[in-house]
Amino acid sequence: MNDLPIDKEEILHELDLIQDEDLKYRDGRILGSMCTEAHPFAKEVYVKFLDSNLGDPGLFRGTKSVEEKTIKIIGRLLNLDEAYGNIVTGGTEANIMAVRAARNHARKYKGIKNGEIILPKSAHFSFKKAADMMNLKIIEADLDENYKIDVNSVKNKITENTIAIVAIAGTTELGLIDPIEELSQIAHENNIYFHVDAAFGGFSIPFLKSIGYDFPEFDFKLEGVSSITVDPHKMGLAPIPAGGIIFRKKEYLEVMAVDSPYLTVKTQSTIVGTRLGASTVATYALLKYFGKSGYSKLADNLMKNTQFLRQSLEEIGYDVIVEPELNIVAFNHPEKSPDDLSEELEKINGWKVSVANCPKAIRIVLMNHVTKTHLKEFISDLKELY
Ligand code: 0PR
Repeated sequence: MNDLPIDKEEILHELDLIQDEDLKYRDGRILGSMCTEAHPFAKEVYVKFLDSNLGDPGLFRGTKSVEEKTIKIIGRLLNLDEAYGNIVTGGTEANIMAVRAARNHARKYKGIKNGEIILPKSAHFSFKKAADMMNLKIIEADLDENYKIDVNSVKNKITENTIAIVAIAGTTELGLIDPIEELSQIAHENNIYFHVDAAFGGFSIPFLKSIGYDFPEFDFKLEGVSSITVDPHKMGLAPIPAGGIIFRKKEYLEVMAVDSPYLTVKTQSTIVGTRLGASTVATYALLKYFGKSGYSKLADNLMKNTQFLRQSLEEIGYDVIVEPELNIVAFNHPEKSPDDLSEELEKINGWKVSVANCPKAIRIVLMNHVTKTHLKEFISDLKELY
């Protein structure tokens, strides 16, 4: 550490150089990320609320009321009139909270000590963290030939120790939606907690549905669904960190509550103590700013870009792995391995794609920063590499 203060200008100059090393979303080279540049209005709001701490809500009553309103708005979007939950740091924390709620609920009401959690092979790795922290056993359900969770496999894996079933609305690798309706019914009949991870899909499926896209039911309309993860910092254009966890019942928050005697509230259910209010308020501001019609337009545009990429890839001879359901396209070169192609793409023009594992394929996430112009350049480079 320096002994004497350094001039602001000098520090800022150093930071500019450091920032130059980071990729920029607006350059359109980041093709495998579920995050994107936050909306400028959200950034403005974020700075305004940078000091507000949701960990001590009695001090920041205004900000706490915004968190409650935001949860209610997102809850209604997911067909739940009275929603409970929090805006947290991201999908990982949201999923950890859901698993913790399920584990504590099963321990309290069913006396389950060595819990098991059934989830598809396609589930995000955040569930592995949750299981590790809570000493739970992960039971992996098989995928069917379309890379979705196999309902019969789930049925067969239920035991007296099952504390939760998890399904995905927008899988990380392929953006697919599991058969949530059937699973909800199974969970309901067996009185098992059912969590839907819609970290990726939650901010677009409801909007796309409202403008006529055909999607199966995935939300609280289904009586078996206990909680949903939905992340504003993915398709919602909110600044990171902004994940969301919505619970059907207050008791799921209550079974996680620990005493916080010297704070302005006497219990706390979140994992994080001191919590940023800024991204929550920015999320609220964006929900108002865009409204349903604004978010629908955004989501529709992403789906149009998705179809454009899919068609162009097929035209130039690449194999598209599955028909995209959301804004992710996975494809392969007929001969080159995805790892080799990914390397060549980076060399030829700095493209940063990601490689999916199941199945092995190049995976493109069509976020807001990826424009039609970028896609045309990308296709032209792929043509050259064919
Ligand atoms: N659930 C699903 C279905 C997800 O896809 C993700 C993240 C999570 C939960 C966890 O969310 P957080 O990362 O907010 O905790 N999926 C992306 C992934 O792991 C996240 C990501 C975002 C990765 C931007 C890279 C990147 O540049 O692939």
